[in-house]
Amino acid sequence: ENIERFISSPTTVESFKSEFCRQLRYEQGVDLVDARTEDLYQALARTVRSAMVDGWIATQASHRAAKAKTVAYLSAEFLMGPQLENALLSTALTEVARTALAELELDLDELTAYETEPGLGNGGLGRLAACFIDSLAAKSIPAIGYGIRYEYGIFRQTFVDGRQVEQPDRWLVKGSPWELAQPENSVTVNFGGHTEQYTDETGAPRTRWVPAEQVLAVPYNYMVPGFETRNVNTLRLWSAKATDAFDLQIFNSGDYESAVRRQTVAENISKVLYPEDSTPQGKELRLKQQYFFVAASLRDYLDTVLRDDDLSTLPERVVFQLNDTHPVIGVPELMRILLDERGLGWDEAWDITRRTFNYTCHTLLPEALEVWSVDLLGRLLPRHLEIIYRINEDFLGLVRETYPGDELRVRRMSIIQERPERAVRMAFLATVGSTKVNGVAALHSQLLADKVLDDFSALWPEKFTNVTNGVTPRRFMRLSNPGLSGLLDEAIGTGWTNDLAQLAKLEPFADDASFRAEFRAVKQANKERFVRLLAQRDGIELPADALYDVMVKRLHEYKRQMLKLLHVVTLYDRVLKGEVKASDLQPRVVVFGAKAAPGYKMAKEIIHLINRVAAVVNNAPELEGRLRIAFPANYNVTLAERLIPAADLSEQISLAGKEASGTGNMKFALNGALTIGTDDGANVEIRQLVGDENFFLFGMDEPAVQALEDRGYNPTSYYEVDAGLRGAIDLISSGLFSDGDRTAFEFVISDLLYKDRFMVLADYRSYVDTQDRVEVAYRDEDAWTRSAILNVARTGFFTSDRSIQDYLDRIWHAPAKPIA
Ligand code: 26W
Repeated sequence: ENIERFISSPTTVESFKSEFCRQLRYEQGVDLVDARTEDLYQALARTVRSAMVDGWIATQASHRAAKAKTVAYLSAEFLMGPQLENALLSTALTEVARTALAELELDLDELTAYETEPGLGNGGLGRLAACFIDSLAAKSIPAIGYGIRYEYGIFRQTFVDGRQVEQPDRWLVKGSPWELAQPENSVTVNFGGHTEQYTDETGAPRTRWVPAEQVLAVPYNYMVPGFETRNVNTLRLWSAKATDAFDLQIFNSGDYESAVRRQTVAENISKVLYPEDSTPQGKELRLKQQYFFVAASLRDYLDTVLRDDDLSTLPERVVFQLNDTHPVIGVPELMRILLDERGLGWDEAWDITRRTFNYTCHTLLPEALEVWSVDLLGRLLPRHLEIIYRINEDFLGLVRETYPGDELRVRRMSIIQERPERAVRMAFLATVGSTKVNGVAALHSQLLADKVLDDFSALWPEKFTNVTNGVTPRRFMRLSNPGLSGLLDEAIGTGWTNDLAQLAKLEPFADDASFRAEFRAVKQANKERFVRLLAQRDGIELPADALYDVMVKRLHEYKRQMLKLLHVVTLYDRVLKGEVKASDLQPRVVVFGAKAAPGYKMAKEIIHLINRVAAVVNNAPELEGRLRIAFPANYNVTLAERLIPAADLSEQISLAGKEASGTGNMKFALNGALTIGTDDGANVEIRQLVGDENFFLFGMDEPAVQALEDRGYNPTSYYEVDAGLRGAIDLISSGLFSDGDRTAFEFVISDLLYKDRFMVLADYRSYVDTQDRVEVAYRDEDAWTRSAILNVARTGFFTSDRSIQDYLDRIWHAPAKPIA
């Protein structure tokens, strides 16, 4: 009855050692003396995994018994980062593991460093999902993350002659020790075919979908342990597999090739993460991915969690949170289940559906809003298209009723766009199909309601809300910055790790000279650690004694890596022209980390330019080594965890109104970097909290950007009047960075001079002047450190625990259920 009598979880040094050795021998099949690092890592990871299983099983049983309301976070991306350290932290087994391994003459840190992270996300949105499931677990909220187990994650970036070259990310070749496959819980997902009308037993007219294709969705479970709670939640990622039924038919007819082809087509669905992160390409496979994981997830929740319960109570049992529009096809899918499978009437089905979904928007760029052609959608999901049409019909009926005679508004608000082709606007479908719509920072939510979805917020003002993003302090402080964490523990106690508001207690320490010295020593040690890592990882040699100026994020024109580069070139140009003596330069290391979407030409050209400028600047004798650019390839979560704690200056320089929130900005501030930034995204809130004196604000604000756009923006005029800007651009055009080739970077430079959609040139002067102030400020060690400490003390707001509390209070209303 109670199997705990026969087994026990490895929570003591002895039992940990024993389970580790058992794993090594009976699961890896090697002896300790022959074990390679890979074997040791696998055995260790599985040992730690087994320590989470009891809590995981107990959590599921308890939530099922209590019929607890569950948060189901639907996300096409979960950028989890390395798992081992986090699992050890959450199970409080770090020291047990360290000792157990040491007794076997093994080193925990070496095995931790060996781990390769699963890169199942592009950037901010995917990492946010990972922070959110961490916080949901920490707060003992019944929650499940649903997504896709991509066989290949975000590509591995390499540089060849300074240009980005993508390599496949084969993260699964050695198997993942963190997952538990459950093929017995696979579900079928349908595609294609047609719909039919028929009359049921009661004589009522009904519709059914007769699909043409089936794919099996196989669940892989990942345990999501919560910090200082026994609760362990689930992340369920779906993998596509061909169904036997289809294969066999063809196989028996002797057509092996087409049987195999069918299998390949089916399994392609979860093959690879789309590396596009702002311009949806309207690709069929992408829509298939979206429907695949959403259909599997809804089916899974309804069948395995709700089982036979009455679906009319669905909104009290689950809330489906849509992470951007990627899972929005779930809205018509739930309607289809309720109407066609459960026989509910339209009004009741719609009421349940609308009350079950909520939508988070992560962008403002019009080109990033997903739109699916009616043609493609109708071919892949004919029943869903019918349902979407009906949703739209009813919705436009409401619009006409509310605004009689306003046909222009009806056309603007239609879920179906007519030009340039008939297509479904997924953000509109999400808004109509949800109870709440939220943006991800105060400014973003405001612009969302006032600009992108203005007609909708006029119709339903109470539907719109804000939840400012946050980041998990477990991973991005406690684990990544042990030096700072130790200092905080001593100064204010350990409670901050899951109650980050306690950082406020640090405030008085900003005025304590000996604390400042310790704080500075931690920052210096973090720089040294990062320098060692880069030497080893990339063969990049850097001085540790410099201002670390860091810009890491996806490469996008709106984020303006070009602005940062123009600053660097300006510093070089000043020295070349003799305006500044190299010996007067503040030693500075500028670190870039950025992947470009493979099809994004401008982004790739900018990467090339950064690398070419780096090659010259880093070897320029005139600079005496005082200005260095480091651009390590393949920026990822693992590197972020080492780099962010070493940073002095955080670059958050997007054009105002374009960055929805940013989350890197929060990680830097929490680790004691000062921000140079525009009034954009969550920078606005960071600055309000840390105070103007502790933040380097520059550039136009959003209304100024709008005004300039309205007057007509002419970038060349800035080039003409600003000698510094001219100097930098001319230096690039001179061929100095391209072996004398004056046209090498024409694509980038002519765009800047004649288009410059994101107004780099307009903000250049303000940016460079502010950087000059940074340089002066950094020289005053005491004042700088004081500001850095105040950044830590005043940014506790940006924990994802607070974001989750906001979602709970404003949107989810799901109570915590800590298990005994
Ligand atoms: C190709 C379709 C597509 C479009 C947009 C894929 C992925 C996206 C994401 C929305 C890109 C993304 O990561 N957005 C970022 O989300 C973060 C978390 O809310 C914000 O902090 C960033 O500002 C936002 O750019």
